[in-house]
Amino acid sequence: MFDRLTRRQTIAAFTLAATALTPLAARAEDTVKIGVILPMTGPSASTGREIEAAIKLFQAQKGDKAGGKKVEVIIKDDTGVADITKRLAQELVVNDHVAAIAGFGLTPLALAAAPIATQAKVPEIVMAAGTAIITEASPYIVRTSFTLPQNTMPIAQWALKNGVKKVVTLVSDYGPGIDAEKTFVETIKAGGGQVLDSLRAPLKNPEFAPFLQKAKDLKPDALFLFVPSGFGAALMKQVVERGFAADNIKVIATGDVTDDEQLNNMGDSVLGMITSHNYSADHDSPENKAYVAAFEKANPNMRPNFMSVGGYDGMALFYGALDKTKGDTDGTKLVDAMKGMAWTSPRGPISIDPATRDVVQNVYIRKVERKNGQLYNVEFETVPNVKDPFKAAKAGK
Ligand code: VNL
Repeated sequence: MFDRLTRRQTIAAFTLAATALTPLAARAEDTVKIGVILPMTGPSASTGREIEAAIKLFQAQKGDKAGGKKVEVIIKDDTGVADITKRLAQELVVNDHVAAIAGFGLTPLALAAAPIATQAKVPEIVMAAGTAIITEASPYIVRTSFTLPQNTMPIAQWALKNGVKKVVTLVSDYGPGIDAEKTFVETIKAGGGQVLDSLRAPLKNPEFAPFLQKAKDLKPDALFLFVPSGFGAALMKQVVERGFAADNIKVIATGDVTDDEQLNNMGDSVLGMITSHNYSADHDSPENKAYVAAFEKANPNMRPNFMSVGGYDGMALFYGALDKTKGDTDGTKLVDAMKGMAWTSPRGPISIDPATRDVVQNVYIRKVERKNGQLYNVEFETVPNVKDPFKAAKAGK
């Protein structure tokens, strides 16, 4: 057939075929994928559900385009098991060619993916986990959640200002709990207070009763608590049963314990509890009012918690970086674009510290109150623009 065509006709035919193929190739090129790995089942499933809902809301509100590309989100369930996180991260990078991996409900899961981010030069957006050292595990890690030292120091300072001299700490025995303990203990000691004991309960199937009894017997002015999101209700049930209030022992914590996702079911016995944290669904700003209303409309049986804003802002970070690179998905360029980014989150003003790739944000002191028939963490003091305190000290800032 070819020898019957003129050279000109042949070229024309090839050009036509090539043109017909172009739109397909361009379409694939124009889609950018982000692989989100979350615990959608298992003991931390609430974290997965909150972040998934926030990501869906973000795309429903802002559309699916950034930097001129279509953004496709792929969500995978690691069940909270680090080996699975690592395998999923590998598959997302190698098979799905994602431009970034994101999510990471617990510290060991964020750390398990770090070597893959480094090797593949793919940004790892940590939307949930909070141990300080995570961002040091790879130069490709950028965090939109919080660090435990960042969220803990303000409650220790509040305790010192409010006459607390002797304390006992009780935390979950893994990365973020140890960070919270260290921060609380060091701040109390530096302020002239005394630490009577530091207790650590296992993360899996914790039995808090013996620790709480021990804490009570030591008669501190305050008991400081940290457990991760999803474990606060079980802990507070046992705290209430032990009657610390009757013994004049203040029970204080990071906001992980009075998590918005569980708070409303904890009952009136947690009324008045003071915590410090980076987000409350009750935060009084137009951005947050719009966020909570839209989130609750899209998810009628849920209230957005601090994990949800980590997910929402993680998407804002990815979209913002793609806008800055004009759709270039080179991992190093994306991370560079993320450094120093600043915007208004539902939680208040936030930015990415270019030196540590950690989020800088306000930390609020809050009190559990009943409002319109529901329990909320009502903010009454703001510590503005808090950096991770130990990293800031190390950098001499
Ligand atoms: C972590 C820290 C997880 C704080 C949490 O909830 C939390 C973590 C799941 O780094 O593992 O509230």
